Amino acid sequence: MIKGFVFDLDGVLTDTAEYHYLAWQELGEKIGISFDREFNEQLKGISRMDSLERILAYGHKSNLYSEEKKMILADEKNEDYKKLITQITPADLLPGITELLMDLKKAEIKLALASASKNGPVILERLGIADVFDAVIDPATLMHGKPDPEIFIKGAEQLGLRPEECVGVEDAEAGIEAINAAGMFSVGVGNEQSMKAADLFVAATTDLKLSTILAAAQSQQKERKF
Ligand code: B16
Ligand code: MG
Repeated sequence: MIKGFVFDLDGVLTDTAEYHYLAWQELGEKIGISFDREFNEQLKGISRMDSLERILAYGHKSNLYSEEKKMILADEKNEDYKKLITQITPADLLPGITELLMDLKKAEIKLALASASKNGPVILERLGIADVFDAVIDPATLMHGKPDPEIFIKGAEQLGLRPEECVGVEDAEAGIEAINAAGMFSVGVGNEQSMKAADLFVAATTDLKLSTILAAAQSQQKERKF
């Protein structure tokens, strides 16, 4: 029986990827590395420091900066990003998400946020949905980022549930891998190619219907012996 949903934030509840892109681009200009939206796809779901490492590697500048300087660069990007996300309002919830959250509340299903973003709580506030979440995992407390299952396992734990009682929702390949490794039913939204490992795939957030997800999760549970 499904009693909890553990959500990714960026790309599932709202689309902050463009803001991350703009802020990284601004940093890129300062250090002489330019990249396009296609490269930015690789940064989705990846932590701030890992994103910086990927950008430096892309620009063949990995060895130019000390760890201390890298922290400063990542902080600069985050300061720009924080300015950009002050523009977020409830209108930035992706289509269908308000209905899904309302249906989950009505069904008394518990909700946790499993975002790699340290800005997650601020974004939930700005979207006007902070109150509907029973738990928000602090990514600063994690030993490993996605695709490690840690963040989803903690999500279930903080809801007082077992992973098998939860559904995880993601838009990034590393995220689906993390959900599957946690032993949860995985729902992937967005790019079909990246969501190949998802237990259930939907093309758009408007297709995230509670009844469809529960039916799919329950039929899978019948097949498995937990
Ligand atoms: P921050 P998610 C991720 O959010 C983003 O997809 C990724 O691009 C970003 O680098 C990461 O959060 C860290 O964000 O710099 O705000 O701590 O998809 O896991 O919700
Ligand atoms: Mg995401």
